[in-house]
Amino acid sequence: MVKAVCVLSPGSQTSVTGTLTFTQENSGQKTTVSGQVKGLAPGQHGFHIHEFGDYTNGCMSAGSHFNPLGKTHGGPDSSERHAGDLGNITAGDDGVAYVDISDAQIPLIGNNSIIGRSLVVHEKKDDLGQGGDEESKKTGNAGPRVACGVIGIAKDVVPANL
Ligand SMILES: [Cu+2]
Ligand SMILES: [Zn+2]
Repeated sequence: MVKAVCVLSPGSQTSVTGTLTFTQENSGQKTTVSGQVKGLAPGQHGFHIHEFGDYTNGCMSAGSHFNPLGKTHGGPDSSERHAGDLGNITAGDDGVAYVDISDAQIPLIGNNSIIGRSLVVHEKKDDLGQGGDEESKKTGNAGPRVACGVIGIAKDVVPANL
């Protein structure tokens, strides 16, 4: 089993934080992502793996959506999607989103591992490539980056409710 962790830092002019843990049992199996994101506006927010684990210039340095297969933007269940397209998370009235995702395109083991890349949370809802404009096929029109963090190798898994 491989475990990774991402501690989210706020983007510019936000106070969004969070901790997500990633687990993959074996090569070829799905990776689970679980944890919480706090300080969000209630509602849906785009949630993606981005290509660079770089915070030099804040969340902007994380680059584009992780896309090792050269696809266009979609949602987690789309046949055409970036590997990093994990769709949306939903915050309640308290601003907390509880994350529990299982996905086959974000391995921790082997080729195209996401370790060393970034997780980014967006201000707006991801339209999953269905927005009908050009930007929808690139970013899902999810807007500014309200939090981001580098996905690193975990010493231990942080309980999801911490
Ligand atoms: Cu993103
Ligand atoms: Zn994408």
